[in-house]
Amino acid sequence: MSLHKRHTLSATALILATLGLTACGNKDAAPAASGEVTIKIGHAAPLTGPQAHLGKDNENGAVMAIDELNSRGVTLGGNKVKFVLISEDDQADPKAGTTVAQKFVDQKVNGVVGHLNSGTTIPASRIYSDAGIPQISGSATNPTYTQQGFKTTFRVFANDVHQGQALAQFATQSLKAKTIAIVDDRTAYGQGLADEFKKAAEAAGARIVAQEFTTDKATDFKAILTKIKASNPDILFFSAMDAQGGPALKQARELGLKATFLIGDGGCTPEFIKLAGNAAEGQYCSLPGVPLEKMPGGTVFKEKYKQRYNQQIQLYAPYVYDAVMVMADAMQRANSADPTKYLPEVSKAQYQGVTAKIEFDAKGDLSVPAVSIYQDKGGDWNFVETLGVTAAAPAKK
Ligand code: ABU
Repeated sequence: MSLHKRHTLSATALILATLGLTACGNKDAAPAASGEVTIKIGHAAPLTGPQAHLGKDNENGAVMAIDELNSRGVTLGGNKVKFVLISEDDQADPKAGTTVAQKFVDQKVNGVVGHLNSGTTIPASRIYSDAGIPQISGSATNPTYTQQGFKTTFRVFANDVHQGQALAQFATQSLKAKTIAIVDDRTAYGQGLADEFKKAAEAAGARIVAQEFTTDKATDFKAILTKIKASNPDILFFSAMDAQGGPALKQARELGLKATFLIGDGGCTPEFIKLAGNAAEGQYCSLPGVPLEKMPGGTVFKEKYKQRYNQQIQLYAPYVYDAVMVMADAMQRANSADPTKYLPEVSKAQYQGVTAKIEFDAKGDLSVPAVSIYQDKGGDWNFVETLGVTAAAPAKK
């Protein structure tokens, strides 16, 4: 073996060692002839079906972050790295979500942003945990995700304990509701948020006068809405995504149900207003975080998104952008894309993101979560108030 060849081999071994990768591990992470190393970020969301607009919105946020990182020219261990997004359609289906997760593990991704839905994020998180792959969700709000004792799970906004409490506080104090009807779609998100909302609303003295169930595939809600109309509630809390919430509100008004309509973050979208039409006027939704205009980088992000995609942000794009950036920031502080090396740095994040300053508590939830309420006025969601900020828990070890 020539000296030159020996040098080349040992340099390669050094780069692999620096990145924490072995020749039989992430082969794509080996430096190309240019000396550039590929860092694979997995992204999973529904990219087909009724939630495709939300999945695409998440993907857009991730793509913006990846492109920005690559244009900055990040180096790890002295080597230029190229971030590559591997985006997969999990169809918002728990089983498809685990298939995608296993695929990411087999592809030896360096980290995962997602999934979009709590129903896919939770079962997938066990697979990532077993493989030691850091996972940051920018949209899954069910508290269980970060309560399983996994070191690899993080999310960059409030969970549904916070959101349920904030919605109940708004319903009982601001709207002075005494009687409430609840519908949920029996998904991890819809059911989980309905449970938290119900608990908090009852504790605040409201009476739940009707509770009905639907699915995340349903399009006709008239049977359950007719039953709810008979109980004449002050508020109808509809715990589902926009694809169900919008049509449900429209059908409620067609049936003469007058209750104020309240929906969580899954319905806090331009798509909801489009689907509900005039019926959306004056109704309310909640969304973890503060309004885009009050976020540290919200206005700039909104403009960049509009310029690039020629459309409004649906919901989670800025959070998914931050999720990618938090992951890349941790890699840079660890000087490594090896999950075992950069995972502890994710826990220690103090990242000034577009959406907020991101620091995690012991479970991987945001240390200082907030939830905001919006009202539809003239076809747009208008900010009403921010509620439910809770104290930080100790940082994850
Ligand atoms: N947070 C609302 C939509 C995503 C989820 O299933 O949690």
